[in-house]
Amino acid sequence: MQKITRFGVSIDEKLLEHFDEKISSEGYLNRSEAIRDLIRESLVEKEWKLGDGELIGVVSLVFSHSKRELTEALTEIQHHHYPSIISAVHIHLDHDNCLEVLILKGKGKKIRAITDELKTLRGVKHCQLSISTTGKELP
Ligand code: NI
Repeated sequence: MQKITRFGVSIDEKLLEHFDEKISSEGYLNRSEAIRDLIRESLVEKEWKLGDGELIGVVSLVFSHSKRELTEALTEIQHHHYPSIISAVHIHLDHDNCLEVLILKGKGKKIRAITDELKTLRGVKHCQLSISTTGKELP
């Protein structure tokens, strides 16, 4: 079991009020949980900025499947980078639109390069990289 430490924080009353409203609207039951999540988030961001280790990225792409060249290009890019792409899900959103979610594992530079390749394809309506971690660096 990990040791738990308590620490005090001095904070402007108004700022804390806003924080409490925000975290309660998000469903947090107490400040400790919310602060722990904020700390983890900032550590993952640091991992991405400075780290040279293995990271996780989740890329979501929205596009129209009627553009055949785009569908082919997307498949080609995924095959080309297959060691970095650990999972892919394709969802037909409606008659025309598709959502593809790719989970990438590798160095941050590589994950960003693949994301850039995907998002600059003609016909991609939305492409977003969400950064995550393998969890090894976090307690
Ligand atoms: Ni589809």
